[in-house]
Amino acid sequence: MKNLVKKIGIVAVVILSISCNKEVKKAIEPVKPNIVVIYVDDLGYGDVGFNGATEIKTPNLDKLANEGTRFTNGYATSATCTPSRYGLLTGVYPWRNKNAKILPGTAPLIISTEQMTIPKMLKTKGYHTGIVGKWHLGLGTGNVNWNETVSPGPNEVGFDYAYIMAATQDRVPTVYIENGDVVNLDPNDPIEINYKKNFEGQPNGVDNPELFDMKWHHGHNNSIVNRIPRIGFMKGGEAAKWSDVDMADHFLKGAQDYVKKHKNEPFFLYYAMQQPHVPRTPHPRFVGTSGMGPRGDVIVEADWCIGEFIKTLEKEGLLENTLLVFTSDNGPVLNDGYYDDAVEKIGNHTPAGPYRGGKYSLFEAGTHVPFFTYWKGNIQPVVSDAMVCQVDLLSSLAKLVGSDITVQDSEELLDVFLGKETKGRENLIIEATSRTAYKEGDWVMIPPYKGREVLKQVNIEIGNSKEYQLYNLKEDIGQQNNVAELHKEKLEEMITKFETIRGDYKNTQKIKLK
Ligand code: NG6
Ligand code: CA
Repeated sequence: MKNLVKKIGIVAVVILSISCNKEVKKAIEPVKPNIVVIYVDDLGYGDVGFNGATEIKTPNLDKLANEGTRFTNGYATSATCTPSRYGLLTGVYPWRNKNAKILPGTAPLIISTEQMTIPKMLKTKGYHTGIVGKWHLGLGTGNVNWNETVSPGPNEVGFDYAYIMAATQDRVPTVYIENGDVVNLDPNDPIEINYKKNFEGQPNGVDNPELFDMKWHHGHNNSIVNRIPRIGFMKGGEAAKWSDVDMADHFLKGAQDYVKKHKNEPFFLYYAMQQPHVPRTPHPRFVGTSGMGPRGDVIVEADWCIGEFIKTLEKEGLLENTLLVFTSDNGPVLNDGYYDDAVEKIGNHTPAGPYRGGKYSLFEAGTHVPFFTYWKGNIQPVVSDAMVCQVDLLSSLAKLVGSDITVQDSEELLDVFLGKETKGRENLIIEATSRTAYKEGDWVMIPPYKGREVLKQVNIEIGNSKEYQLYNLKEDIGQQNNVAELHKEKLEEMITKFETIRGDYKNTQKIKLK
C-alpha cells in the first residue's frame, strides 16, 4: 500500500513536472497564428468605405479595417500586378528582377526556386501553405505543355497547395490549375496556347464581333471565351474553361475548403482575388448592386466574399487565432480595355481617393493602396499613419513566428503591422511599368522620364515629365505643385539617396502601353 502511494506520488510528480515544462515551453515559444493574406486586384485607395468611399458599400471590409490596424500610408511596391506580387511574396524590390513586369500567360516562372518566399519561410516553422486565386508570376521554364503537370510554379516556390489561374482573367489559358494540373482537362481535347498568332480556323475578337457581348476597347481582341474576347490565343480545353461569373464563388469556396482542411495545423493562405480587374463579370446576383456598372458590382461582390470567408474562420473557431492582412496589388483603373461602363457610371465616386494617377502611375494612386491588418483580440483598433509596404511582410511575419529569416528589401515592422508601433519605413522606392521613384517621409521625388504624360487609352497620368518632380504630400496630397525649384537642397538629397539604393535607374525598359 505504502509502495503504491509512493508510486502514485512519483507518477504525479512526473506528470506535474511534464506539464510544468510544457507551460514553460509554451510561454517561450513564439505564437504561430494562422496567417491569411487577402490580395485584391486593381482596387484603389478610395474604393472602400474605410477610406472614405460613400457611393460604394464595402461593409465587411469596413468592419475588419475599423477593428484592426488601418494604414493610411500602405503601399504596393508597384503600380502593376506581377511586380507587386513578386515584391509581396519574395521581400525583394521587383525592379531588381528585370522579368518582373506584366506577364503573358505563357511566361516562365520569375521567382527563382532558390529564392526565399513568405510560404517557404513559414514552412520552416511548420506551417502548411496554400494559394487560391490569381498567380501571374509565370509558370514553367518556357514552352509550357498545358496537358502535362506544369512545373515549376507555386508548388516549387513554397506553396504546399495551389489552386490558381495562371495569369489574369483577361489572359488565356482561361482554366484553373490545381497543383500544376489543369482542372477538368479532357485529354482528347488538348490545350494549345499562343500569344503571337491564332490557330487556324479559330474565331477572334477582330473578325467575329457576333461572338462576344463584352466589347473590347483596346487590346483584348484575340481568342473569345464565354463571349468575352481575351489577350492571347487558345485552342482546345473546352471542358476545362472556367465560368467567369462563377469565378468569385469558386475561389471563395477554394479558400474556405483550404481553411477547413487545415484548421488543425498552423496555415498560411494567400487568397488572391480577381476583382475588380477586367473583364469585370459579377455573378448575376450582384449585377446592378452598386449602380456603377460591373466595376462597382464586382467590388460589392468581393466585399461579400470576404464577409463569407470571415464567417468560415469564425465557424471553425479560427478567428482569434488568425492574422489577416488585406491589401491591393496596385491602384485603380476604369477603362482597362473593355467597354464596361466603368467610366460612364462612375458618378461622384473617386477610386483613387485624394491621390493623383492610378494603375500604371508613379503618382501616388499607382501604389498607395488600401491596407489593413486584423486579428481578433490581438490587434486593437487603430489608424496608423506609418509607412508600410507589402515587401515588408516577409521579414515581419518571420519575426512573428520566431524565424530569423530576413530578406534584402523587406523591413521587419512586426509591431507596426500589429498596430503597436507608429514608426514605419523611412523611405521606399516605388515602381510603375519599370520606372521608379523615391519616397521619404512626406516627400516624393520622381526623376525625369521620357514618354507620354497621360496613358491615353486608360486616361491615367503616369508621372512622366522632362523635369525632376518633387512633392510634399502633407501640404499637397494631390501632387499638384512641383516644388523641385523651391526646394533645391531637398531635391538633391532625395536624388542622392534614391540613386544610392536604386543604382542605374535610367536604364529602364520602354513602356509598351500607348
Ligand atoms: C495590360 C492590359 C490590361 C491588364 C494589364 C495587367 C492591354 C491593352 N491591357 O497590358 O487590360 O490586363 O495588362 O493588369 O492588353 S495587372 O493588374 O495584371 O497588372
Ligand atoms: Ca492588378
